Amino acid sequence: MAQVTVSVGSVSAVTADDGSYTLGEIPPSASVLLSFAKSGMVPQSRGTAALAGSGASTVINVPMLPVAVTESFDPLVAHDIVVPGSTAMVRLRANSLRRADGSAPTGPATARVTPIAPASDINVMPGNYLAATDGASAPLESFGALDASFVDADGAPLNLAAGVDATVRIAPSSRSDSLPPSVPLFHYNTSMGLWVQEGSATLQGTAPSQYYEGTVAHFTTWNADQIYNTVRINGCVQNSAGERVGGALVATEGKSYTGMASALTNANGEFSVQVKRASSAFVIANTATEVSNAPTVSVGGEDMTLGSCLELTRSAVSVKLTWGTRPLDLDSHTLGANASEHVYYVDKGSLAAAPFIGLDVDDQSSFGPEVTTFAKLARNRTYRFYVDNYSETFDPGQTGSPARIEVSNRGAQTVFTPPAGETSSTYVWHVFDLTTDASCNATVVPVQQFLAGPPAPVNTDDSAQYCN
Ligand SMILES: [Ca+2]
Repeated sequence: MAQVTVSVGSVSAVTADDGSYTLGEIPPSASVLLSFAKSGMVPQSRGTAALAGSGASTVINVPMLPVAVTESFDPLVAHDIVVPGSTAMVRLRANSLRRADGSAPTGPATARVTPIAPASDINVMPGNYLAATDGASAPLESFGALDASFVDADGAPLNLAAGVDATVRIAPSSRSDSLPPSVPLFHYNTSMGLWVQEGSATLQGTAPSQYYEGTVAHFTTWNADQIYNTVRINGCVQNSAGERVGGALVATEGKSYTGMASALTNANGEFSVQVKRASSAFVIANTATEVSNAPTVSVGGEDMTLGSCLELTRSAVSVKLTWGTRPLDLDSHTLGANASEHVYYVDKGSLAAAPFIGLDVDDQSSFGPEVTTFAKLARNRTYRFYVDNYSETFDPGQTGSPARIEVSNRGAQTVFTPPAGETSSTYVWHVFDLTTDASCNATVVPVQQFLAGPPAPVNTDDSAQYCN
């Protein structure tokens, strides 16, 4: 997304046409909080750990959500802002909004209300799934959230008058098998980058038209959340030469809950990262240019240690596929530099020999991820990458899932989401081709088509010449 203002304190940048940005000269500190803003979009926010030293860099990618409902209304009368196709709602009392200085709004007010559904894409939530606790922070899981903001006819921000409340309904969105009957409400503190507990919400209505309803005293992003009991996953990160890697970002992301946590590896390449007790989650390590395999782990009531190090590949290209609860099984497919090479769940390839492409896992139980790594590239070839809806279910299919592809081409990031045109007979999403020149420099060529069957290979022989 172009023209997004990204800021850290007084340092800011605007995203380019391809959505990329670079913030330089970030002062060293314990943590850095980035804010992302664009008219018509829900504000985003993300914290990152301190940059390891001068010259170090880190990659922070965030999705932005468009505002779902923009509605003009008379603030002097009671009013409901309803989100079509959702149970999300804001219910205002008459004459309940005030400007920041306490004065009454001028003319009609404008509401901007957006449901946030983290179960399908965990990254749409502002912040890092951390709640403020006594002087510290604790990881939390979400059951859905809602962003609401108001301005008057002059564009002045409005909020609830002192002592006046409003009702919010949050549409449930969770990876958990069950929704708790009551959950705490948290609001997002944009200066701390933490969620702050304030009140609670109760589950009402009948599935699939349920909602969490609660009372709030001000407007911001409201989240139906709970802090969970944690255990730790301990392990190590190494590169493909077997050397330990310090400063790598290791993250856990819930598959049986909607939350995530992260930690950096120490100088010995060791990490200890939180995960919800008695849960299923996956673990993945990243540096600015490398991504690891992403094993799924089931944890019980005790800390656990991974049996082998997460392995970063100093890859030319990596492709990460993630999706939602349904379909249960999407599959990554890569057509390699030789005409006979097809890397997928039956033949996961090799990083050490041709095709020099490896698929880490075949995830068959929602969300992914599946990571495809290109260790070496061949000269003057066309690789193809596509995603197959192996489940052949369309409730939803790939478009509604929503599936997502993150490509890193020697550190340059490209993100794909499904294009229009999916039907109940199009199982294959042909995402992109990767073309190489005589020096094995690669170009990501978007294709973005839904097909009834796999695309044909472009390469016609098995004599690929690889660069070192
Ligand atoms: Ca799969």
